[in-house]
Amino acid sequence: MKQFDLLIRNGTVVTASDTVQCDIAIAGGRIVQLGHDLGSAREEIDASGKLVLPGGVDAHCHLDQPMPDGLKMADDFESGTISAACGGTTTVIPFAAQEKGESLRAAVADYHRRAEGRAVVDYAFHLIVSDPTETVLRDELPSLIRKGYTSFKVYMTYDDLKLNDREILDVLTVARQEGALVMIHAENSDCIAWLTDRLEAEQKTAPRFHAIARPMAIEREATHRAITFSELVDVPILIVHVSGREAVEQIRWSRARGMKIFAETCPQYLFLTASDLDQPGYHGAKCVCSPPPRDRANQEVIWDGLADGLFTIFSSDHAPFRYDDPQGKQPGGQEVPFRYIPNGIPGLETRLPLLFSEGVGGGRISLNQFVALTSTNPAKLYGLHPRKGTIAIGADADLAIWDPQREVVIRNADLHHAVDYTPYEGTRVKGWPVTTLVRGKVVAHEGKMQATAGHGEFLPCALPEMAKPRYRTSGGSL
Ligand code: DUC
Ligand code: ZN
Ligand code: ZN
Repeated sequence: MKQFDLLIRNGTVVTASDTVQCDIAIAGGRIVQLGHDLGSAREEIDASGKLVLPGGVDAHCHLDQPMPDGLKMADDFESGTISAACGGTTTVIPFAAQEKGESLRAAVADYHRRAEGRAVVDYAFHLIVSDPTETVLRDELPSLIRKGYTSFKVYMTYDDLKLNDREILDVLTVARQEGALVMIHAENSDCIAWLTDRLEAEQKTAPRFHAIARPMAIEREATHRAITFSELVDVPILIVHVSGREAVEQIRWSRARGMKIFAETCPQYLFLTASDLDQPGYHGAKCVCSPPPRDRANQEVIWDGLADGLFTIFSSDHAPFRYDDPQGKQPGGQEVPFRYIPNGIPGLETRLPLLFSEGVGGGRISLNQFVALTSTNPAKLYGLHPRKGTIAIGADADLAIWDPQREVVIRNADLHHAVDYTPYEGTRVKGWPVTTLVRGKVVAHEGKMQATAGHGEFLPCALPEMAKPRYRTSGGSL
């Protein structure tokens, strides 16, 4: 009788700390042995010449998130997670978003309905808190945290989502009491509104003005304010989607003061610039996201932050809106002024190959840093490690087998999301995940799905060790 369900032989196994030549034995969906001459299995994969990495954990993506004003996200849990799997990602963490006036519990229940039976990779939920009422702060949030929703995002901009400073302080206080982690979208709402009004008054409404309405100073100011809140409450925070030098400098300053400020960046801040919003006609709308991409010099600042440990995680911020669609980038079928263009770009499937090619292949980060940024650290930060994010005995057999020599020209026609474009069309990359396994099952191979919708399971998150306060002050209960 065969000992194992699956053996992956002859691969180079890479974790956040080590690179070793060994075989991996899998049984019951978990890694049960690492070594040589491990015995026999019902199935085998020969990974000669390949890299075996922990599957990616994409800790910031938006799937089937309810939208206002007739807009609709292109990807649901099925198409989004198929795309993730084909790009080497085995866990996604999208957002259960509270609408103002709605209960947070209702948002979570609704989001489970959207995910169940559809996902092909495993998933957890962050919450978006847009209405921190007494009930939310005292009852819903603490009880949801205890049930495994241990991270939530707050917005400093967008009328339908933003919290004022006092509300953010209240949410941070609950996070501190419960041991949860708050992710902050840091842009100054009033400054954006003021600049947008002035640009519109001058008929400057084309997509490229989106970037001009959101200069780095307004990200810097909000980042600094968020850091101040973190200090007042004595609770770690994560600044999401950091775009360039100004916010990076604030985060470096806070770290030098000994604060636990985590930071995330995304492919758009390495591979796009504001000039991508300045394409002929209305095509720049394809690259409208917030904060906007900056310039080449800022891309280098982001690369430096990835290399020297400023950034803890690298996520896609996949926010999928079709270009040629009245529910997408052309609301109501119109080419609209930039303020009405839905924010976000697709990136679940291209996140890992882009960073691998230019980061590892380009000598900017090591292979082990690549694993840390894209898998191990997000798993740790959101309470999924060591089940997810590593290759170790007892961990889920979530693996991506990479061909480091495979050259691919990114074409939307070859991607699996439901969006009708990729901002990276025509980009040449070297290195591609050819086989992806979730809990020991091959879910994608050579760009073909091998699993059925519903293979993906919900993951309750533990309280993240990394989000523990430094206990420098009494933290909000002065
Ligand atoms: N923030 C996000 O995190 N995603 C898409 C748009 C935005 O503003
Ligand atoms: Zn955001
Ligand atoms: Zn996002």
